[in-house]
Amino acid sequence: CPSSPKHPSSPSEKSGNLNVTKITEQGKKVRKNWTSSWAVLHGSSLQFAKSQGGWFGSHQTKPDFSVDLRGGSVDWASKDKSSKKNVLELKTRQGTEVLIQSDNDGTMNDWLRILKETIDTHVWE
Ligand code: I3S
Repeated sequence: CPSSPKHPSSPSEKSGNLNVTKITEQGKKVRKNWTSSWAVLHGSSLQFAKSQGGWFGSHQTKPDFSVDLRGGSVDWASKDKSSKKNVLELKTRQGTEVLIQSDNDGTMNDWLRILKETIDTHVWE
């Protein structure tokens, strides 16, 4: 997925295993359902695919769902959102809220940084 010529210095893309749950969909609260997902950042789109076995490098499965980061926000989730550690809360412009989590502190610090960069770089036009 080459970076867009419009954004020659756009941050490098990222992928990795994360625990994911939606908490709100288009403004409506939905039941939490933590699942282990393979997350891939493609431009301003963060895509989640179920990560049960298999090698995702060569045989990319269809994403379960994706969120458009343009116009969204990301930050550490407040303690009342989850009892887990290192939880990031991602809010989209469409009113979907997603929690992503990993027990690895460095992993989540990296995701926070790159998601913030992505949101700052890909402005809503
Ligand atoms: O925000 P909640 O409702 O405390 O979230 C927990 C529940 O979704 C729970 O599922 P059930 O209510 O279906 O048993 C999950 O197992 C927990 O993981 C959720 O809490 P955490 O704090 O892990 O996000």
